[in-house]
Amino acid sequence: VKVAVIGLGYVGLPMAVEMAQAGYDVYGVDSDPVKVAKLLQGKSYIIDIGDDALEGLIGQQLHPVTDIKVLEHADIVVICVPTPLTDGHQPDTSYIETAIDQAIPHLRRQTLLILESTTYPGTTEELIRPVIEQRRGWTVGKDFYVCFSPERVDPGSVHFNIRNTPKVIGGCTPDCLAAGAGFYGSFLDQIVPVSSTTVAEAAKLFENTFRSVNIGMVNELTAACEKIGINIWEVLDAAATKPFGYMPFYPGPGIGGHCIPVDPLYLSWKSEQHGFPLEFVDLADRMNRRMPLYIAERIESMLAQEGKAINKANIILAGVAYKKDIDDVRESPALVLFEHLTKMGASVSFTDPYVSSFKLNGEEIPSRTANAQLWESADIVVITTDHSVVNYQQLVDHARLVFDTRNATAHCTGGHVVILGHPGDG
Ligand code: SAJ
Repeated sequence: VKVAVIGLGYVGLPMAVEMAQAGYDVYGVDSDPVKVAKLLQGKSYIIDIGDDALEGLIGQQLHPVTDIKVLEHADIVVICVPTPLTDGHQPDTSYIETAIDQAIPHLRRQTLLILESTTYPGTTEELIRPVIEQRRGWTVGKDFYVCFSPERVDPGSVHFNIRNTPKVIGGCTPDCLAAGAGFYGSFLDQIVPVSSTTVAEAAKLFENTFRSVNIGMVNELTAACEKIGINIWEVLDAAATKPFGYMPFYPGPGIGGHCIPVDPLYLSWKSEQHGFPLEFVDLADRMNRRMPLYIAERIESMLAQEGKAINKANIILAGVAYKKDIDDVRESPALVLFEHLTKMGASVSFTDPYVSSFKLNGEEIPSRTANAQLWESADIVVITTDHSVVNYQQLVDHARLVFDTRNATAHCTGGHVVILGHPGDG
């Protein structure tokens, strides 16, 4: 059986490797020739896939190509393209639409097409099924099969992988679902069939909206605890001892990544289209997006207490990746904070063991080397990402002032440290 995976990013490449390792003959299709060239050289560009995983696969079971015409040989087509937000925070389904548009002329009868990209409920029924039926004159469920099955890749996870993470799947018709469940069931541990593609789309969005809303709630509670004069981290650790009906979330400088800040807006956009605004979800999103500005206000007042004006201050951000121990800066709140502090007139630089540089308004900002001299050179060091490899005691010992937004210095001694959510000058 030949499978074509369209989109070889942090979802598509691991999925293509998994299918190839399961014995399928896989075409990996990506529009980026650089990605395809790297894979042909046996080089991975995804944190979860080492070059060793590609060894013995490339050119055998896994064929990286840029040419979408390989779909003429495929029995199954899996679409794993991005679903970002537009600048106006609206769903951007252009990658899905382009992939479908390019794929349709090359699809064979009786092929199974599965969309994995996270998207608003109704996308498969509205943007995929009718377009294929109209352009090819086929009836889905008879001449052709269509499913939606969300990805649940957790970048950098040590416990969960593609095989042992339950896989939700919905089909346009029962025969579509049977085909899709049979395919995934041949190499994944647990399949979770649902009654429609729309339910499967909504389930995925709900999972991540659940996270965004709870993070927003904890972020709001943080400022309250500072005012009340209690330590939110202690409160949360005590709450986390509840063995049932509770799941821990923690404050931070905001939320980053390609899922949690994005998915809730796909859900609220669709609900609004049906005349039902999701106020709760939108409020949590606003709360999370406001965090970097709240952090900047705290930095300004902390510097003022040292008699330092923000537009004369030298600020170093320790960590810019969107979460710890990975190299991804997409949607990272640290970048929002970096830009905002710069606009306030501060001279800002950063150090991150996983990020060598990032682009801000077209300018490449390089990471600086973390050492005692660097910490001593700043008026304030802000811990924005709590990477495990950083020597926080050295940071605390040498920095004049530290604002820790991740509770990374909770076990350090001495120094002049303010932790987000600790009582004090809230
Ligand atoms: N964050 C907080 N407080 C928290 C948890 C997260 O501020 O209590 C922040 C993180 O720092 C990060 C953002 O939110 O900036 C997102 O964090 P995340 O832990 O949700 O990590 P992601 O974005 O890698 O989320 C992925 C998701 N996986 C998929 O969408 C397939 C999510 O569903 C997983 O639950 C999550 O990984 C995970 O469990 O780590």
